[in-house]
Amino acid sequence: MTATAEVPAEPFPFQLVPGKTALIVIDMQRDFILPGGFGESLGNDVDRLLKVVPPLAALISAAREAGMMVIHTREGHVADLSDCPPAKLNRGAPSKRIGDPGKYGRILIRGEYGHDIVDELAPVAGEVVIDKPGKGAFYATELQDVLAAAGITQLLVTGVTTEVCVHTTTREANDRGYECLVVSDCVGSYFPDFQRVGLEMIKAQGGIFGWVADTTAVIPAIQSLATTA
Ligand code: C5J
Repeated sequence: MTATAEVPAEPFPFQLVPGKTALIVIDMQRDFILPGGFGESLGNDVDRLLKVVPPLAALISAAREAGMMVIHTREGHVADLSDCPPAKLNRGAPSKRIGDPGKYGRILIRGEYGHDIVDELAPVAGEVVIDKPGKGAFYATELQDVLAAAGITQLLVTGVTTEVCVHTTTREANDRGYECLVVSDCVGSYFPDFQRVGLEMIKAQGGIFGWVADTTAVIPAIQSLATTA
């Protein structure tokens, strides 16, 4: 029988299953996170997202050392915007829409500098990068096939933003039968209230769609998996 590692999570302990647990890092892209980027141009305080980078770098490093699968996602669109429905394109500030020029290239367009992941969290060779046109990482992507092929049943969910792409992906995953632990200091929102309530919502009602714990709980559990493997 495979030894699991228990994470002291809320609302109750979460089991990390070796070989069946993957870390998913959602949309840690320059457009959302860097000063001068799309997120800041909308009036957001990017420090609230930047502070996620150091704990998330430590978590990714622990996962890699334990041989855990690491998956990255990027929200964005093809250059002619044919995969961006008008309902998404026509939202937000009229002068700063998807495809418009921004400090780091055309906003949220695949291949542009701003669309890519921040240097500190860059994927390494062999890690899967999922390009997604929506908020959820399962919508119109190969994610489910990738997870099924690898035999993954548990997800450690991280990235930005807590109430948008992290929530949407966690809900999608929960509905598909994955057990999801959202790592609280590795997810970020531009809005402190949304961060707090977003995390509360996940673990409410006995873990309505997931578990919550921070890196002080998750990293030692990953490390113990590595030593018992
Ligand atoms: C947003 C995201 N907020 N990654 N994207 O538009 O959460």
